[in-house]
Amino acid sequence: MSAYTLHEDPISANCYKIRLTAALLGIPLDRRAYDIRKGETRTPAFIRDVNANGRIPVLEIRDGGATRFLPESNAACWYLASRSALIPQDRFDQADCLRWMFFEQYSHEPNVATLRFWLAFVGEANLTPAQTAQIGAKRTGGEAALALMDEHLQARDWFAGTSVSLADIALYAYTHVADAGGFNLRDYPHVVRWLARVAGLPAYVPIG
Ligand SMILES: N[C@@H](CCC(=O)N[C@@H](CS)C(=O)NCC(=O)O)C(=O)O
Repeated sequence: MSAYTLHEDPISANCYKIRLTAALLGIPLDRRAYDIRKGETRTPAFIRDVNANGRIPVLEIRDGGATRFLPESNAACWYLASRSALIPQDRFDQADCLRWMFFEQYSHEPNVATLRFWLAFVGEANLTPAQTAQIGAKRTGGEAALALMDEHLQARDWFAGTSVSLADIALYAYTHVADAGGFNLRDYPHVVRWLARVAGLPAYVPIG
């Protein structure tokens, strides 16, 4: 058994962020799968023992005699990567890395990830009327996020600092599968080249 268990649904790219971070750093992870479409993260036992917020991913950390649970994908990546080169040393670059991770959670993931989940895993015919009504706004929001990323990458290879960081991992997770949500990545050529750079990293693992 490793020091970590990732509580995850393998379809979730929020969970994949943590697997990718661990792989790039050579950190072994055990994995425990849940099916979010069956409500397996909403059971009383999960809410009591793993995450009161009823969501995956959660990183279970065994440290000495203590076992602790860390929800939120970007927090779990930060924990694994602390003191590694995936977090920039320079003070501004470190804050800039966090800036892109917050951008990912507020402006990117709620649009790009949600459309992927609705269209590729739930199915448009099975959406509630309220979800169907949000498709247009989520598409507009996702396209704005991708356009901003594309513009940022025009003159640079990585999002923060001068080498790959957690900002790239956080943004890569749902961007590289955005086509499943109906986004056309060919409209964002700098993003496409950056995706290839991430996929070419030594120890890269695919989402599976
Ligand atoms: N901000 C959270 C988002 C967590 C989240 O929304 N998880 C989804 C899967 S990606 C989930 O567990 N959905 C099941 C549910 O809400 O019942 C993170 O980055 O970890």
